[in-house]
Parts: sequence; C-alpha cells; structure tokens
Amino acid sequence: MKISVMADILEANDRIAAANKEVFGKHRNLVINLMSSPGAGKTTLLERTGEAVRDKLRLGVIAGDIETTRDSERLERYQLPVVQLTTGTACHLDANMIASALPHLDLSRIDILVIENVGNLVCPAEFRVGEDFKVVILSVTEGDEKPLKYPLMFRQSALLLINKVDLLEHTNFNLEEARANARRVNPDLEMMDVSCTTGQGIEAWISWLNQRYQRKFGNLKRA
Ligand SMILES: Nc1nc2c(ncn2[C@@H]2O[C@H](COP(=O)(O)OP(=O)(O)OP(=O)(O)O)[C@@H](O)[C@H]2O)c(=O)[nH]1
Ligand SMILES: [Mg+2]
Repeated sequence: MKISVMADILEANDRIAAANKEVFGKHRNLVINLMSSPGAGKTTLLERTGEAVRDKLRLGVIAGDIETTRDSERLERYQLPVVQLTTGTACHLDANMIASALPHLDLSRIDILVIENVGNLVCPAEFRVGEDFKVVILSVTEGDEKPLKYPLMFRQSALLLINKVDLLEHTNFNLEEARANARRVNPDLEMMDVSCTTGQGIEAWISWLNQRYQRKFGNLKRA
C-alpha cells in the first residue's frame, strides 16, 4: 500500500489556509506571504515600509523564525502590531501556525498583513497560509541563477523584489540575467529593484501594495 503523506499534509494545510483567508476577507486584510533565503532583507524591507506608510495604511506583521524574537523586536520599534512565531525546527510557516497567531492581532485595525516567512528559498513556497499574494526577495549577493535553481518560490510569487542593488558593483550579479531567469520560470512575475539601505524602489513597492489593496477592497479608508 502506498501512502502519500505529503499530499495529505498539504491538503489538510489548504483547508486551514482557506479558513484563514475567510477570516482575512471579513476584516478586509490584504495578506502578503513574504519569502526569501535567510538575510535577503525581509525584516529590513518591513522596517522601511513601516516608516513610509505610517498614517497612510495600517500594516501588521506575523514574523516567522526558527528561534528568537529579534525580528519582532525590530518591527515593534516602528509601532507595528507584530506577532512572532518561533517554529523550533520547522523551516516554514504553515496555515495552522498562522491561525494560532490570529487571536493575538486586532485584524479589524490592519489593512495589509505581511507574513514574514522563515528564511528559506524552498519549503515556504509549498505551504499556503491564506495569503492573497506571495512575494519573493532575492538579494544581489545570492547569485543571479537562483530563480532557476529554486523555481517553485519564483513560480508561485506575484512579485520579485531584487534587493541590495546598492551592492551591485561589488558583486558579479547580473540584473538582466536574474530577470531573464525569473521570467523563464514565471513569465507573469512582476519585478522591482530595491535597496532597503538607500530607499530605492520602496515607493514603488508601497504603490504595488496599495494597488493590490484597492483592486480587492476599494480605496483605503485612511489613504
Ligand atoms: N547593503 C544592503 N544591506 C541590506 C539591504 N537590505 C537588508 N540589508 C542587510 O542585510 C542583513 C539581513 O537583513 P534582514 O532584513 O535581517 O534579512 P531577513 O531576510 O529578514 O533575514 P531572516 O529573517 O534571518 O531570514 C542586515 O544586515 C540588513 O541590514 C540593502 O538593501 N542593502
Ligand atoms: Mg527577518
């Protein structure tokens, strides 16, 4: 007898993800599942975003890490509602973990909820959590071939942020090559160059969030 454990796990996960999505819909939360390898700049992007959107849209964060509350502590400095999930050993967040975080957030006071997934370019892409969009960050220190080597994450994402472009001249990263590789695995993938250090591209990223929110829910109440 053959038992497909992974298929069962993903099916069970999808049911909880659908329930999460219903809760998010009721509260008019646009939900982004933010993924990247460790250190690509997820938390830094959220710090820059938190600074920039203050008073314009209400950002909330669920931060996933294997250990430590360092990321949530960084984000709390920007007065963002944030819940830290520590997975212990799991290399990704799943829908059940997100469901367990929801009672700790006042969703009625959040417009855009970003789920910062565990740093990992593989497993997070396999588990839906109830998000509207997956967004992947690739930083220029990681190599421009990564979309080809880790295609699932790039295939499943709506947007690719190429981060740390301030470091381009110190690397052999070829922006055109990276974009072409990403397009090869996902022709519909939108792409933006950003630097969380200089602020380049942060406005474009926030516009992208605003547009996605408006397409789903109409104008932001506080915009
Ligand atoms: N030069 C440069 N450094 C950056 C940029 N964005 C982030 N960093 C640095 O990269 C390092 C890692 O950034 P984080 O934001 O912690 O990365 P992360 O993706 O949240 O990491 P994990 O949560 O551990 O997966 C930090 O030292 C940041 O200051 C950037 O645009 N340019
Ligand atoms: Mg982080």
